[in-house]
Amino acid sequence: RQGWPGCPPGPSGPVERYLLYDVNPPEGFNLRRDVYIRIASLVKSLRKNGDDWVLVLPPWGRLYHWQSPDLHQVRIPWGEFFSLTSLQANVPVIEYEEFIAENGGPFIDQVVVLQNYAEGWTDGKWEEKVDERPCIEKSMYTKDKQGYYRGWFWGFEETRARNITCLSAQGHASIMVPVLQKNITVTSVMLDRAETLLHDHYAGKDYWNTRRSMVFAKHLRLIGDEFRAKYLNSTDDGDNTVYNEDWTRMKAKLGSAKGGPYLGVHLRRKDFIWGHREDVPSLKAAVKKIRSLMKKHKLDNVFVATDADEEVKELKRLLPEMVRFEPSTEDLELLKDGGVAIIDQWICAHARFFIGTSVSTFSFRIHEEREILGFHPKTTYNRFCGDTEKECEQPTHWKIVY
Ligand SMILES: Nc1nc2c(ncn2[C@@H]2O[C@H](COP(=O)(O)OP(=O)(O)OP(=O)(O)O)[C@@H](O)[C@H]2O)c(=O)[nH]1
Ligand SMILES: *[C@@H]1O[C@H](CO)[C@@H](O)[C@H](O)[C@H]1NC(C)=O
Ligand SMILES: *[C@@H]1O[C@H](CO)[C@@H](O)[C@H](O)[C@H]1NC(C)=O
Ligand SMILES: *[C@@H]1O[C@H](CO)[C@@H](O)[C@H](O)[C@H]1NC(C)=O
Repeated sequence: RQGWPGCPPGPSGPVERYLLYDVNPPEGFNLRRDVYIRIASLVKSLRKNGDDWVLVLPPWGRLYHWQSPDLHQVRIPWGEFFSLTSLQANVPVIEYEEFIAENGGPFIDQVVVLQNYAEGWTDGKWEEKVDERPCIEKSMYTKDKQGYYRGWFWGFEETRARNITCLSAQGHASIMVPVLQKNITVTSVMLDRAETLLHDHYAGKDYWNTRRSMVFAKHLRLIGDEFRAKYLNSTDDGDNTVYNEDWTRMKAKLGSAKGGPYLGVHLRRKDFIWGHREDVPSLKAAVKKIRSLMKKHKLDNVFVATDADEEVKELKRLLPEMVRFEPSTEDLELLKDGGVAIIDQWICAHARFFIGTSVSTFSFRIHEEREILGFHPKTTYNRFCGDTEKECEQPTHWKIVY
């Protein structure tokens, strides 16, 4: 893999090592996208220090929110959702199955389970540190008769680990660099509970490079574009949202994107309403807000992305003109819940005006997509307020660093 950025071939050639990772099972698709950014940053730091590290993409599956019945949603490669060539222009990545092939079998040399410190912050003082420690939680891995460790490896049941340790870690992703260089010298290392590590530099240049490289798979973008053209009278040429297939050349000026003649709405429900959160609106109040925004911005169409199920009927009754992306059973089989969610995000990202749900990572990822497309921040960083919420703080504008 010579010729990758940050990897000058040394006299004896670089060593090829593999970094794998996984995230706490309950975390959703959009938080996982955020963890990818942290780990990509770690791999870049490792490569700057000489060794030829490759990031192995953790297959998608078994996500709590992917509830479509009769769909087998495990072992899904990243290529179904993202453009691999785009990811690779940022940091070397391979799919898990490629790793198995290159590595000569489904073996991971070392699993490192990341955890916090059992004692918490000592003296209430926060400092960056990492130490080998006894495992705090009950191990999710069990030893088999041959002495290998078995566990959840993204649904690849034949995968085994040769060794497992727990590390208490507190700090940014790059605190793992010395550990992965000096303490652990095996070829393939998997960091489990990788969300334990923090961003090296949230919303900095490196963050945005990785975020910009996470281009949705082309077939999903095309379906979204066809839907926009057919139901929302929205085309890139008319809306000033022309996309460059090469993200490294995509640098739209803030405010240059006009967007399609519709209001984009992300209305997160399910667990957001079960907890009776005060920052989430009732359906009635949400529809009232939608109507007032349509009037204010002179938009006749509204596109709604939502995870609501029973409530959808009520929503349709209150807002009969709303447009949703509703795939047929056959399309759903092909796209899966993850693909449908991406198409919803893509359509919201192209609306003239967008309003999302308070602290939903699904909405946050739409903000970023709109930032990349060059929308004016006023049209993006908006959220619904709870019916009785006193101070309804609006989302933060994160500017791209190119
Ligand atoms: N198709 C579709 N799916 C949605 C929508 N909102 C939420 N979902 C689904 O619900 C999941 C939960 O949202 P995520 O943002 O990914 O999960 P999370 O990281 O727990 O984030 P939060 O939204 O902050 O809970 C998504 O991954 C989707 O599977 C939506 O508007 N459309
Ligand atoms: C790594 O090795 C150094 C030097 O031997 C040691 O001091 C340190 O505790 C080790 N760190 C971890 C996380 O194992
Ligand atoms: C397992 O990994 C730990 C930490 O890297 C190491 O100290 C130990 O020797 C390894 N055990 C085996 C059997 O390789
Ligand atoms: C679609 O948009 C164009 C301008 O971009 C406009 O001229 C046309 O009337 C619109 N068509 C419909 C059906 O709204």
